[in-house]
Amino acid sequence: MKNIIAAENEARLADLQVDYDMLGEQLDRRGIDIAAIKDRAKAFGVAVPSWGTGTGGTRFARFPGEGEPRNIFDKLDDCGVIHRLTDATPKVSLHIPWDKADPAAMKAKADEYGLGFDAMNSNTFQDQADQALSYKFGSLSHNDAATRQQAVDHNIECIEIGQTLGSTALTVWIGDGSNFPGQTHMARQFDRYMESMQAIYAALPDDWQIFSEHKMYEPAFYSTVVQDWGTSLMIAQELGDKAKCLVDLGHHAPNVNIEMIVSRLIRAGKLGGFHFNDSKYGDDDLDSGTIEPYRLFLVWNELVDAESPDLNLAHMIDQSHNVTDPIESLMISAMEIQRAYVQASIVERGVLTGYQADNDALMASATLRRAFRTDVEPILQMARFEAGAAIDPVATYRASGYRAQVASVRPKVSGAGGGIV
Ligand SMILES: [Mn+2]
Repeated sequence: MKNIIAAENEARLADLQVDYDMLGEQLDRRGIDIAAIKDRAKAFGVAVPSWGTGTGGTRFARFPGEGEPRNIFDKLDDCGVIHRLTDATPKVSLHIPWDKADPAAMKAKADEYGLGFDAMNSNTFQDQADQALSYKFGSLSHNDAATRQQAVDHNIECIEIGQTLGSTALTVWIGDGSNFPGQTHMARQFDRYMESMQAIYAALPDDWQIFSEHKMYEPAFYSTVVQDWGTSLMIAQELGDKAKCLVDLGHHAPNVNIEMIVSRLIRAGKLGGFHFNDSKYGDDDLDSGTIEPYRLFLVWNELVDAESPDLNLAHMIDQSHNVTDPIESLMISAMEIQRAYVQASIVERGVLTGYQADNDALMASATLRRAFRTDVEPILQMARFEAGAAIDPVATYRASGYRAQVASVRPKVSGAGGGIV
């Protein structure tokens, strides 16, 4: 891979230098130092979800891709390629039990690629083959105490596995809810959920955080126990300092102002992290930045504006790749998230504050769009080049023939049932 990166970069470096210098002059006229922005791009990182390296699916079907990872070690190989080419994905977010394996072997494999582990994800939204009690009617909020305990125990096991890997956070998303009015007593169901979460919280190590991830609907279609950011904030506030809210960009009602939710959660000291993706209609889990790049920019605008040592967020991708090579989608997505971050970093904040003070709505809005319209691609490319990654990751990946190589040793896994990821 190293030689391919060098050869591919060699062919692109002269053009990049011209583009970079030109952008540097343009930014200089705005009083912005391009080298400082490039350093921010270099320091940027977003975690890749282990499950995103396989081909996803819908509730209708899953169409497998070539050379899909067979287990967590194959997934870590793919994550290694993504990070090697983009230098933007230093961590992997695991999903238990899908990624259950010998922790020492996982750690050794991750070390090969210089990868760390981000938040652990528990799974009580489906039944495993060896599971005693079913989650068909709920998990952490189930009517039955033994089922709730089983779900609590699973979450604690996720923490224990995570500790051996160097993770410091647990993300909890549950599918609990109801499909019919009257099916559940909403208040009692939430009380049971809180009691379970308190038991998990009590098992958190001192340096760990627990993230509450809300989602409006699906799989429950009438009511969901943790349906919106208000409930999520209530959960985090009741649990304590180590509890924060995780915002998945696809888990909101259509047209909801997500950047404003982000701003509110920051103010409450309860924003813990993100699941980045994009959506057109619902929880589509489409590739980041492909549908509403301006919204992604506006979210980052709030984050950059609120930057402080206290705001230490877990940035993760959470997508389903149904029709593309997952490695390509994840590389593009990581770069789109990085692009939005860099664009938000060149917002002229002093100028914006002035327009806001003067109630100059037109120019305030134009100031944001000026940053958004700026093509910062040369900054991203130069940051990658200087880090030894690829100026053009997708072209370099295709030139490497990686997918064909792994396809020769990884048999095709046909999709049985819906490929929910
Ligand atoms: Mn998510």
